[in-house]
Amino acid sequence: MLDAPDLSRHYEDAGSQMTFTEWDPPGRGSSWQIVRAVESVRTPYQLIELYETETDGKLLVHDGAVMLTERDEHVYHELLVHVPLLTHPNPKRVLVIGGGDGGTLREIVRHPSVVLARQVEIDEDVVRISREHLPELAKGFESDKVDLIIGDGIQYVKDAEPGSYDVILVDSTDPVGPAQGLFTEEFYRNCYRALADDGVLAAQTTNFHDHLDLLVTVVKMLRGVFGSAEPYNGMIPDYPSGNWCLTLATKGPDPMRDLEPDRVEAIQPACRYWNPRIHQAAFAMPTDVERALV
Ligand code: AG3
Repeated sequence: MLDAPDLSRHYEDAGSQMTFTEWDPPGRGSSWQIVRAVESVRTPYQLIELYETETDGKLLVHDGAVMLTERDEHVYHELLVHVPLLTHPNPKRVLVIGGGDGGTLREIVRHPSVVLARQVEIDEDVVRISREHLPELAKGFESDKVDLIIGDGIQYVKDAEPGSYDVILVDSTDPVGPAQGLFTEEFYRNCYRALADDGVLAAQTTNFHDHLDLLVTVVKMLRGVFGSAEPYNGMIPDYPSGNWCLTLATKGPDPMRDLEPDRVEAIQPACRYWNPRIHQAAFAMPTDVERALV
């Protein structure tokens, strides 16, 4: 697990220029020049901040960690959704844990096979802020395939009917505070049980530059539960180090299999990052990471 961030260092006013910095690791920061603070609310779960930046549109922050910018969110959301959904032979029922901004739903409902995109988000203020200020993300809520539940995703998965989903996506914050329970073997076992045959899970799993031990621990845990799990990587300038890893765990389907052309054609025209080359290449890991994962 990661140490809780020191929030006092996250927001600075250097003369007339306001800056937001995420410090991760503690000695290195990623900064944005801020035009104005749009929202700052302490919910029962976290401190949520929304800023208008000079360069990247709005910037959403939870407990000091960047969740997205309007400019770059498509990379993370396309990777989190299209890699697992196109790995699965026929995804109909998709469960999202977290992801209250709506970006993940927006990508899921573009898949013609999907009949249900159920989202369980613990913090209703994330949904509210997105609806009020992030229209490109909140449009994910508009589809009639969507069922939004405000509640505890960990408990929800525990109580889910066995075999009731084809794909589970974990669109969480880092393993600090309430999200810690989403990086545990018990949670993954419950996901495995809730998934049908051929089921696939994808989760955000930090980055290999700064959190290799954590990434390796999570991938190995998922291998223990699913039999097969591999990290994949995206170039996401918003997040610390600029690269971010997700991990795909599968009950059977191989992400490297040939993708069906009609399914690719149904989603690719609207994609800005994902394509069949990226789908495969994202799984290539640096040598150090490959060695650590053996
Ligand atoms: N989910 C968070 C990704 C992890 C970011 N970590 C960080 N900045 N330290 C993003 C939610 C978007 N739906």
